[in-house]
Amino acid sequence: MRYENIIILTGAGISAESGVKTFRDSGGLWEDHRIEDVATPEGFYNNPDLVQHFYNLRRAHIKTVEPNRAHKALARLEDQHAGSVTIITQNVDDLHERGGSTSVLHMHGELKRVRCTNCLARVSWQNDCSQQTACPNCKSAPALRPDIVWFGEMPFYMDEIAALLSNADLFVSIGTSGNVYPAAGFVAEVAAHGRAHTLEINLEASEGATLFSECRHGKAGDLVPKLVDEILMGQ
Ligand code: BV8
Repeated sequence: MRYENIIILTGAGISAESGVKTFRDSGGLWEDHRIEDVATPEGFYNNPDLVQHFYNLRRAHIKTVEPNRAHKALARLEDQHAGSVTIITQNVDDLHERGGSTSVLHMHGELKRVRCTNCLARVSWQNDCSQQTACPNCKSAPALRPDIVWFGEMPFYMDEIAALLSNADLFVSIGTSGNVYPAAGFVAEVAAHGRAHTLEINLEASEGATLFSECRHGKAGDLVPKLVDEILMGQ
């Protein structure tokens, strides 16, 4: 088998062909709102209704979109590859899971989950959430917030991710601009161990493109199924 431990980092670009807006491409989500207003704890403290509304819109939107060929190809890889395949995603949508992947770490949280700031319960959530919505566990309100990692907050699963990166022999980054840390630093972490082949698949060269052993630029929907075929044939 060519690759024992495959780590895939995904960003908003893998969901673009499903119709989910990315953050920094023209017309991206941030352009409707300043980052500081919707994706920071201060933003939530200053205007919780705006932030709850921003995430309610996105939670409703992802119900209207479907996983695309890139999501499904990664699920096929996990299913058919003899070694391990783990997806670390910056995305908060559920398209990897709906595409069939089961080993997915949402390092920036998930739209379909809320967290109680009073009792810390994390609850699966499909519909709108507001300051008036009581926590199903401790019944407090206002108490529920999106279970999303905002700027300045510690991403989830960092210890697990560090261990995965140190054992990777193939690291593939798909659909991310390489602007946001610590995710943007993962390729350097993998390269430092000197064992892995690192590959960037993105519409265009990301901020970190020069850090990768190999870059393939184009649409994820075209390039990811092709990569999966190559890996499965070469295993
Ligand atoms: C932290 C919330 C401490 C959920 C998000 C100065 C220097 C370095 C770092 C910092 C700094 N100042 C502050 C920081 C830290 C900060 C940061 O990185 N800021 C940036 C702006 C400089 N990071 C943090 O605060 C993080 N926390 O650092 O805590 C710490 C550190 C280490 C260890 C422990 C603690 C928290 C970051 C998380 C913030 N939350 N999202 C939500 O609302 O969604 S980030 C947000 O950006 C999304 O999660 C998104 O995933 C993420 C990254 O964006 P991308 O996914 O890359 O999307 P983007 O639009 O940028 O790019 C899409 C790409 O796809 C493009 O390149 C495009 O060309 C391509 N594409 C488009 N279509 C396609 C395609 N590719 C292929 N096919 C297509 N069809």
